[in-house]
Amino acid sequence: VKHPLNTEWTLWYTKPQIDPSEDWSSLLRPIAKISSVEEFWGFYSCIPRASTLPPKSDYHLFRNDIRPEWEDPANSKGGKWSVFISDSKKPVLDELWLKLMLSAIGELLEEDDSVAQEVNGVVFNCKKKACKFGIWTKSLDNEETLKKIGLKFKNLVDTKLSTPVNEEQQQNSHPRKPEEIVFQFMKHDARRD
Ligand code: M7G
Repeated sequence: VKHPLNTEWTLWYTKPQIDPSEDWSSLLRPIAKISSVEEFWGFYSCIPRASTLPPKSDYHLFRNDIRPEWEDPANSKGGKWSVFISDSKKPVLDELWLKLMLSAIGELLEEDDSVAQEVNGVVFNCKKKACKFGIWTKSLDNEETLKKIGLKFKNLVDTKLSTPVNEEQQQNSHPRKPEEIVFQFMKHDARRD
């Protein structure tokens, strides 16, 4: 028995740019189409964990055939929530990315049916010393809806990061001050020339 998802989702991978003349879209590849919960777990179990990706590579999980690009018509009128997480949080990166993907395919990031499918996709960007998580939205029309999506994102991240990061930090009698985690919203049209 398969448990179908509300819509189909495509998992994309961006490989790191080695040759500066390679443009962004040639680095971006679809790697799997997922239409059921079982298919999701099947792919998830055999692809590299987010924390093991090389710097400057990304995972993107997007609805149907939406390309994870600002230029895609489904994205061009929307924007994204994003948050940087420093490498010191590495042990929870995989859990965070998994939780974000499950929330997306389970349609848990939207508040209710009236705003269903406002989320186009979720992104994991691997940077040199940090990584970035993102939620891409379809539109900018409803500020209230965007705020609610941002709040769910914040709750998801906060829940995962409230667990002790590593033993050294647990045992340290003067624990480091927790780093501030900043959530940002950006319109995609700000990215285009
Ligand atoms: P990013 O990973 O979104 O991080 O993009 P940033 O916040 O540091 O920009 C990294 C780089 O990949 C960008 O500067 C672009 O050169 C390219 N890039 C990323 N995205 C998501 C797109 C896109 O949607 N369209 C195009 N044309 N380039 C992109």
